[in-house]
Amino acid sequence: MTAQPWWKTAVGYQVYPRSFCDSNGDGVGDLPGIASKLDYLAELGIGFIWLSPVYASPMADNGYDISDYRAIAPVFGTMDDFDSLLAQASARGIRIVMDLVVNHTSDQHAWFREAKLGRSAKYHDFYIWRDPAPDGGPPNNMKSTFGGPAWTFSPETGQYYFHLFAPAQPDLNWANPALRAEVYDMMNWWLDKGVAGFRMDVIDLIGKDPDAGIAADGPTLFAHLAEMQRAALAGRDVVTVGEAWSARPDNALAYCGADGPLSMVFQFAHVLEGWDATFGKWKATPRNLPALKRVFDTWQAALAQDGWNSLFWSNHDLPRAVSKYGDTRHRAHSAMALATVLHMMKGTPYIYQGEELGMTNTTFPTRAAFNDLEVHGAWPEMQALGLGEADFLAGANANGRDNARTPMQWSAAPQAGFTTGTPWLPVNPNHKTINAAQRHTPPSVFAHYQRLIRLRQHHPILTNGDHRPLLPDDPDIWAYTRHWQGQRLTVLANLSSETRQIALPEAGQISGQCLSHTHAPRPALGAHPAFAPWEAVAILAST
Ligand code: TEU
Repeated sequence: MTAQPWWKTAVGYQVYPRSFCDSNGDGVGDLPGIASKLDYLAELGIGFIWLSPVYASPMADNGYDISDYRAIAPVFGTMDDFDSLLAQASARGIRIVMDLVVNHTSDQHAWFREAKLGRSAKYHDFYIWRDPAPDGGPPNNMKSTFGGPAWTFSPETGQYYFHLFAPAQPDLNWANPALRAEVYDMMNWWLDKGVAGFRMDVIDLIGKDPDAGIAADGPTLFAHLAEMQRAALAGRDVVTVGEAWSARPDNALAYCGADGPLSMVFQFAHVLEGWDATFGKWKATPRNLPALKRVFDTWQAALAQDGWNSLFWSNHDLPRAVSKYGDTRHRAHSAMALATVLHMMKGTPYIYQGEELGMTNTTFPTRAAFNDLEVHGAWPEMQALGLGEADFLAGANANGRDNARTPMQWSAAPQAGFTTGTPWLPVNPNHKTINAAQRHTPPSVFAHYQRLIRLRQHHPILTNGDHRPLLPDDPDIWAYTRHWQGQRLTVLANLSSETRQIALPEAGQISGQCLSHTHAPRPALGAHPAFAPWEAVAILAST
């Protein structure tokens, strides 16, 4: 057997720098803060960090608006701090994967400042400009993800520029080979420094055709990715994970099949499944477990032979797993059960900082209390569609981005030990009981994650085994088996807050080694085992 790439057995950990650890008391997390927590991450056992953007940025979108790709934002530290973080991580066997944000830059990037000076300005063609429509309005009716039109008028040029996100995030013109060459150069610069790859922000947008109204999955997407692969990635032992909200089972292999340009994609079918048809994520909807399982089953099947899945419940744009899919009254056990069903699947699991402690969403009392530009951009549009203020607030609290971006809870100390100053976003009041200092107190979510991470390194069935869903229509039970080389792994979880009997299809057949459990170990199961609320097990047997 040929050796597996390292990223098939490693678990990723997303650090959102702003909220991870503040070393200098300014209320914003920073690189020295991350370095000070590497022992904690090593103890957890993760293989690599996905570092959300730390580049120079005016922070209109918390760093997803980059003004210099080769500089560190002063609020996060210096390039020396970065190099030192990289070295210290490497000494602990932890790789660092950078966030590559190349669909757009900040409007403060030198390229854009130059580009907007006039139609013949240097770098003008690095961005997307169009003349006004005959009535002087925008060239077409494309919309920005953050609300309002995707076009903003720029008086110096008398043209509109295109932005799929905020006006402060102008889209780069990927049709221009000179721009593409600059991006590949920059990627090589970071890779030569020793970073282990890239998480590629909204990469499915770079093939857009704004004139045809096409944003995601555009006509030139795969040509650009193939070129990027040749110019920056080929021959390097790196991981690449493309954020692709538009990815579908039927085009996933074009991204990450054997000949595809990327290692894997972050696709969001399980997230989108839970969104309202009219109001999207801004209207809270109840969990539908059969539908959620179907999404995962479909993706496990689609990438069974070729390609590779990424596995995640949450990130800096999504609600925290326990709050969204679990029950905060059974917080620790629901966090552990959700982790079990995800981590026992085929793919690379990603942990969003604090998930390993069972951190929960925070709740904001009013719309004004939100910091994120997305919430403020969405409200007028949702209001126009007929969503009331109270419903919008409930939806924003359920699915807003700030709710999962509160500072990491290190201890019960003031400000959760995150900062000695005033945190940029208030710490969750529950930090007194949910924090890293108490990580070993049973029932320990942290210990459960440690174990799941270790299992992946020791049991090849987790990397290689196939996936067979059980009880797909059960509204509370998540169950499946994995099979590989004479072994069968059975994963069973009661994802409800009631005790539930599970009607196993293979009654009385399950006995073996209990690899993982949330309550007591269960080496054998009878025909109709009763599972406690949020109990989950994984049992390995020979077949
Ligand atoms: O997110 C992509 C994106 O489209 C999100 O805005 C998403 O639709 C929304 O938040 C759903 O919850 C990426 C980054 O992860 C995000 O933080 C950035 O704001 C965005 O791109 C622009 O760079």
